[in-house]
Amino acid sequence: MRASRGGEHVSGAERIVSESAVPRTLASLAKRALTHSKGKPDFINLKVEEPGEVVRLAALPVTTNATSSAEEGRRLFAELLSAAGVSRAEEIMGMFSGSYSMRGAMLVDADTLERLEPDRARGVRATRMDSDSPCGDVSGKNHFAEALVLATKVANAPGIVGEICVSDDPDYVTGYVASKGLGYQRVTVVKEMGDPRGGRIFLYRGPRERVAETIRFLERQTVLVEVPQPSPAAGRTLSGDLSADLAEIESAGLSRRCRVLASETGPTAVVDGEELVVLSSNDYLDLARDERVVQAAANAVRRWGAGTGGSRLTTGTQPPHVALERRIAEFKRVEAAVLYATGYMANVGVLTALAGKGDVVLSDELNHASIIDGCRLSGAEVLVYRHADMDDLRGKLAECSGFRRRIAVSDGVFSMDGDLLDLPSFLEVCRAGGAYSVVDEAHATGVVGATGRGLAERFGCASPDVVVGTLSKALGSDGGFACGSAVLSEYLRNKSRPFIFSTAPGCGAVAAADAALAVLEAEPWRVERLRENVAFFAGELSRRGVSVAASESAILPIAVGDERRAVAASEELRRRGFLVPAIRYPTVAKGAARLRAAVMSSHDRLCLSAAAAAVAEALVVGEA
Ligand code: WAQ
Ligand code: MG
Repeated sequence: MRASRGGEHVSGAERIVSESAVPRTLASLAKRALTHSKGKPDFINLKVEEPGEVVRLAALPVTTNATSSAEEGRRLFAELLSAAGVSRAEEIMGMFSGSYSMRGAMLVDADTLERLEPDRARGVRATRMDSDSPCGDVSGKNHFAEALVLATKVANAPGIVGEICVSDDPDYVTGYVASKGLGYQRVTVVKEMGDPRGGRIFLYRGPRERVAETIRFLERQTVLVEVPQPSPAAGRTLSGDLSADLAEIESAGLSRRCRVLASETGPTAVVDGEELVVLSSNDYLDLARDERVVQAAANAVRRWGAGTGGSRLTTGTQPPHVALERRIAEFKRVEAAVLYATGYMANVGVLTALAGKGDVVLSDELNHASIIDGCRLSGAEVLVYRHADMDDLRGKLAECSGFRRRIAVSDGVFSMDGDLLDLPSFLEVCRAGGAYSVVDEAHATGVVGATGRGLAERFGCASPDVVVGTLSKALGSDGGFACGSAVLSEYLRNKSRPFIFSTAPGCGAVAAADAALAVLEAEPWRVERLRENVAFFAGELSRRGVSVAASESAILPIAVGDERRAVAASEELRRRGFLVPAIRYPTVAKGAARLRAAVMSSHDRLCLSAAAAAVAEALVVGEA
């Protein structure tokens, strides 16, 4: 398969498969071309050919070398080349940029550094090769698997003594050096994230008159590479296997760990024996430790037991569950609500129940992972529209004919950017386009609207068809919900698998959420206080030269960009006594790392002011 747009190469791939797998493989390859990150092609060429004589080769053994910067990666490239017996490694690395614009690889004499390929603009293309066990779905690119096949063929070509490769995909920073002696040496970081420059050099040693034979092997000889199937029996352990993946995560600055907070949740916390100001809790109204909430939970556990012993449809519905569902519906000013074990489950539960094969879901590109997972699990066609772009949503809806049901889903408050959905426009576009509306108010409940009821209150408009929410953020408890019409709730109780197959939340959490809603209704000043704190903190940040967008939610993202810089700034803040997490890929796009500050109604002004000063200084430290 080769795909291009305006004559420019977009994507290419080839497979060697049995005759019966041809139709499926063609479909997969077409999908790969149509969904490439470089954009939609206007021309796709699918060609089917007999393979001719097939040579079988054992895959090169693989070694993974973790590096933490492009510079370190390039240095390792040169060292590996030297180890392969190539003496002018540094000069060869210097030639690398010459291969960036080529479709194929440079063929270079390893000793004289002369270029040997007849067409220098195109280079030499290794083709007619595949793994002997290609995975069924080839619609996406597996960089490593495809590169290992290519490298194995190249290393076995007559006269080839080594190869170096850097991907031209801007979001793929791993490259390799390969030779028969070295095997396949992966180097985890060889270029900066976002850099679209990549290429390949094949190194040749031998007489000129044999070059043609090498090129013939690379371009014409069909090769099947036998990739050993990883099996625990072959001396591998799961831990060993996972450690290699973890090393890559670590070297990309993306490793994560749980921090233990040795104190009750609140605007401050004790971490490793030190008291820190917490600017990362979703307990926006400080209700998780509110005496009335805690007391309600304790009483309910005594009265009804710690757990429910079954799903809602078996033993898991007790009076507190019924009472809370009624209160949520009243609070959201809709007919009925359904409880879920978590907010994540609520999104997955709603989307998988409402959408299926034959339906289409339109989803904002910045929607929360639980919405994305719900879309994927639903089996419906999913169309992602540009963030908050109602024209894009309208346009995509207009293209959606022939589906049974159309559903548009959006976060109400976007969790990593803190911005609000323009609900009236969203509802209007849905109405005009014949789509049902689903809005997740996880970060809006208790925060947005004069009394914290959410977006419909804030905009003075109707509610979406389905409102999803959580009890675990501003309501300080645990669990999630979906609400809307009485019919919707009855439908979810019958069709929503996370509802049906999860054990019902315990009465402690349920009663706590109920009590929190009562506090919220009795004390709307908490919402007002939160709003003032957010505005104050944003003002303090801007006063110190840190640019933040005005936020109607409790979330203030502070843009950094580079993953490691964001982590460094977060660590510096930690040293200064503030807990402000760095948010990185895959939560946000690669290269869009940020600090994410979440404000609470109970943060005091002095604290927020000091935090703003610390953020300004930590950003400077992170830069160094
Ligand atoms: N033959 C020769 N050169 C090629 C070929 C080919 N079939 N395909 C690509 N190239 C050249 C071309 O100049 C590209 O710009 C460059 O190589 C990079 O190609 O273990 O994705 O397909 O995880 O972007 C390495 C995997 C991934 C590392 C390499 O290369 C790992 C990759 P890309
Ligand atoms: Mg590429």
